[in-house]
Amino acid sequence: MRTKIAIIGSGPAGLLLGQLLTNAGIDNVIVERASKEHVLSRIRAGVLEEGMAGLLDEAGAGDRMRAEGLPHEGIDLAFDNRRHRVDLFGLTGGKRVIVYGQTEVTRDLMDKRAATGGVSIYQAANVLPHDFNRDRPYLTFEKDGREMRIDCDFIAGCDGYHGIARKSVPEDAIETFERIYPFGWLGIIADVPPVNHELIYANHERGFALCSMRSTTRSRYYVQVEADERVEDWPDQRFWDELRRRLPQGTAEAVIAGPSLEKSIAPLRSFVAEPMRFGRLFLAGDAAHIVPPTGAKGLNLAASDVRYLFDGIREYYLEKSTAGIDDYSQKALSRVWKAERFSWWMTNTMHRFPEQGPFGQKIQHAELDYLFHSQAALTVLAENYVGLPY
Ligand code: RFL
Ligand code: PHB
Repeated sequence: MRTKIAIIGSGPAGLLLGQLLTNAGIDNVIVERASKEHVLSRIRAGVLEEGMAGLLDEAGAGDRMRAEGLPHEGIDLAFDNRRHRVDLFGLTGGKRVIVYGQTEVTRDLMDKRAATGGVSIYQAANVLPHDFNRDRPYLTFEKDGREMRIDCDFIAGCDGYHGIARKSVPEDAIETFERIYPFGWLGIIADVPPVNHELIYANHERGFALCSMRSTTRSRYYVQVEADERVEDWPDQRFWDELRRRLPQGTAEAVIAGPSLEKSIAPLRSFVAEPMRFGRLFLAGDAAHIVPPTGAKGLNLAASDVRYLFDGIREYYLEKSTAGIDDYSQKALSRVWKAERFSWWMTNTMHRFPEQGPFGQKIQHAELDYLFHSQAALTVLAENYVGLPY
């Protein structure tokens, strides 16, 4: 097989890049390790920045998001048994975020790809990128027991944190930066109305909690747990009790509990790999960087990478210029590091750290108190939360 762009990974980054390329008439093939159903069964992010929503529109896959997604103009931070609202809309001159699940984004992009004849190969084993430091790169993999090869001009590694693309780069060509947090998030989904019409991020002495949603009838809740905690030890009732304990009293009383449809624990990590281009191989999304979910930035960063990468590739084919792909890594990383900083700050400000001690807790409290007495500090939070410009 021959194509222009071989994309590894059918997550949001790979699907979005593939659709933008297809719409621009640039040939591409997606090769994915898992089955389509498996990819669609993963419950992950839920908050889209306007930039990401615009990209979905541009891909021609934004209709359902516009119809069913919930535009949010603020978030609450809870501490001291009270909720404090951050007026995102007012503080940013009219910006919003849209609450719409990553699962739905993925489904819409897969449907669009099928409707426009894009080629995706699922359940591909042992995918390997080759010769990306030469002129003729290619991918090999196994499908239904047969050896396959795709020759291409470029390879896009959109295969997530555990993918093969980043691991294929020689160690001396890549530098990585990492911080592992000493806790995880236990999350559940339940078909009960959310406790509030906007998200609530709660700082509590028992640990962080987050009240989010997928729709007006489906709630998504998280509580901070120890890094080595096991899901089996968290029956639903224990989860609901713990969540309520960490919320201000009136809010806790309003939480409607119900059976969980999904329950899982995610570790928290900050990670960046530099650079994001190695000859004819590009990394995009989680393949290149991870943020702790507190700032709701993971999915949105995958989208901004794709924005820069797509523009660069389009310039290469349509304007015969390498300027865009030459700039890709530096441009993407500059935005990535700002989102890393914000996600790290939100995580530090809202969680309990074992090593924090009484001094650390006083500082954290002063930070939150300062925030709600300073328009400048609130503006910093708001403009980062809604997403920095591309
Ligand atoms: P994805 O979504 O991980 O997609 C990568 C795809 O590549 C495939 N793949 C391979 N294919 C072929 N060969 C290989 N060797 C391959 N290795 C992997 C995988 O099967 C997969 O289909 O990366 P992408 O597209 O960059 O998208 C990024 C987002 O998914 C991610 O940033 C967010 O979901 C992060 N994240 C969250 N972000 C939030 O903002 N809020 C959240 O609540 C939130 N929860 C989460 C998360 C990430 C999690 N992970 C990665 C474990 C919860 C979890 C559990
Ligand atoms: C979610 O709804 O899954 C969600 C929302 C906001 C976050 C993280 C996760 O910061």
